[in-house]
Amino acid sequence: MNREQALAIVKLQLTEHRYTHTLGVVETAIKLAEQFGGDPSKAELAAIFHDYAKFRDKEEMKRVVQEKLEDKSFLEYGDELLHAPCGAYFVKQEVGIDDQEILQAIYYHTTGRPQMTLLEKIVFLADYIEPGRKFKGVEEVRQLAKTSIDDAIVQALENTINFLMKRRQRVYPDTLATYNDLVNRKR
Ligand code: DGI
Ligand code: FE
Ligand code: FE
Ligand code: FE
Repeated sequence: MNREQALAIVKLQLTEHRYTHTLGVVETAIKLAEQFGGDPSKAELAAIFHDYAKFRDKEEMKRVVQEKLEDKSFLEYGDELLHAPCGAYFVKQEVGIDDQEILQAIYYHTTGRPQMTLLEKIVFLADYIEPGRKFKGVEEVRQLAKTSIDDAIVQALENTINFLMKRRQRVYPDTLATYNDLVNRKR
């Protein structure tokens, strides 16, 4: 599948705003792949589809987790998490993407996980720093991304965990585990 075909498929699933965000993630993911020695064409495809399920019906996604996915833990931590693992499922079923690395990058793009692959890191970080993102703290993460993908992800996770705690929302355990995995890592 080429870029144009993939973009045409995902565009139907998204709002204008979310599609523009997706284009930003695509450009950023390709740059990060070039910068850190990843695979730019896998980064491109994973980025195109990363938010494929963002606007799917929440009840449908909960059913998918219950009936089709091994890990049910997403159900206890807020509906925002569902679109990542369910997105990976729908992209496989409906779009026919079979590349496990790409599917995992979609699956983990919101929470991260310990021992992330480079492709998973690229999509996670590109989602956070794409040029359309304006939230507090994003510029600091962009600066860190110039030198260390891990340090940038740690800062993004710190921001997200702070954001969730300020709002008294649950922090998904693997979000914290990802932070612990990457913080102060000796490289
Ligand atoms: O889909 P995007 O908006 O592009 O970005 P995303 O997939 O990173 O989703 C961000 C949302 O996910 C935001 O509302 C915060 C939420 N989120 C991220 N990590 C966690 C979380 N929500 C909970 N409850 N726990 C988490 O660990
Ligand atoms: Fe997302
Ligand atoms: Fe994210
Ligand atoms: Fe996104």
